[in-house]
Amino acid sequence: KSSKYHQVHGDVSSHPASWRACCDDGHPFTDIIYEKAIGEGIAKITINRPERRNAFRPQTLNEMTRALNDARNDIEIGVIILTGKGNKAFCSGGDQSLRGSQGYSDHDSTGRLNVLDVQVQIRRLPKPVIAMVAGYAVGGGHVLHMVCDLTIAADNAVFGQTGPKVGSFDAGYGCSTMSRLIGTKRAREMWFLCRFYNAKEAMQMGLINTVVQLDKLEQETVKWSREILKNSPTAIRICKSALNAVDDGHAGLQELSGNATLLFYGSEEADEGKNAYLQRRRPDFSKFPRLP
Ligand code: S0N
Repeated sequence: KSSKYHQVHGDVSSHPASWRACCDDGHPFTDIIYEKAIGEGIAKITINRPERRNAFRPQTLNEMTRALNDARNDIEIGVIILTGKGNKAFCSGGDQSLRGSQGYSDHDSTGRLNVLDVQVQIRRLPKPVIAMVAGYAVGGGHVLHMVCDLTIAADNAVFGQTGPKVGSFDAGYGCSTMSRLIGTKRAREMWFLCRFYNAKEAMQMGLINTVVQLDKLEQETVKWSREILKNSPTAIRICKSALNAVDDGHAGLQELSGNATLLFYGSEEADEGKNAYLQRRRPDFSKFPRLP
């Protein structure tokens, strides 16, 4: 007979998710594929520049921002998977052919470093974002997987920073998050030597959550997503912001305390304040306990 815990929580199904392309708002995506799994609560953003090992350009990042906003605002979505098209790369960072003296430019001549906005967006998104990594996650692509909440890697995954070899660096989350993940000595090693590490090594370093066979990568990532989706969305939302709060300073505290406000608005006590204002009377908070 199975235990009560098992009866209540059970196993999650491992059937493949059924994806539907969505939400281009009349402006078709060119650099990403944006899909949702029907009835599942999972969104998937796939960087779609395999001929460049999924290097991002400003357009790629603008499209990612649109998709991440959509997933954030869709109350049916509870988990977002970020991945790269094909098996050769998750993402190889900024498109070096478009780098100029003021950042990256594609459709116009204005330079941009808008990957930084996407990093912040992932950190502040109140739903888990899972990096699903096959092949290379290097340079700015490595930073992208690090700012995701979880990383599930295929056995062909390769991780590393290349900046100091190619004349760039990410001194923001690229350094601070890495240092948190793998410790300051290892982080210095990764940035100073620019070595590449295989999935097993990355696992030992604490850079990623698990390694699976390449042909099981999506199945495993969907399984983790389903497991998360069985749990309390509010608890997960608050844990995510709490786990980021110290590192994100005032912005982290603001995010965390926004959750306190959100919960407070659902209380009778908060309603009393609002109703008294609307009814032009003094609020009566006397019945609310001053808990120890
Ligand atoms: C990924 C690597 C190791 C794959 O090697 P492989 O499999 O041998 O393939 P290749 O033959 O090298 O590549 C296939 C084709 O793809 C092109 N390509 C690959 N990566 C890029 C790229 N990043 N930009 C442009 N093109 C790329 C190749 O040129 C090749 O094309 P063809 O066939 O036409 O010759 C290997 O490809 C590799 O090492 N790639 C470069 C990795 C790299 O150095 N990335 C840039 C690192 N820097 C950043 O990402 C900085 C960005 C950033 O995050 C940031 C952070 C903070 C503040 C600002 C910024 C910022 O935006 O700058």
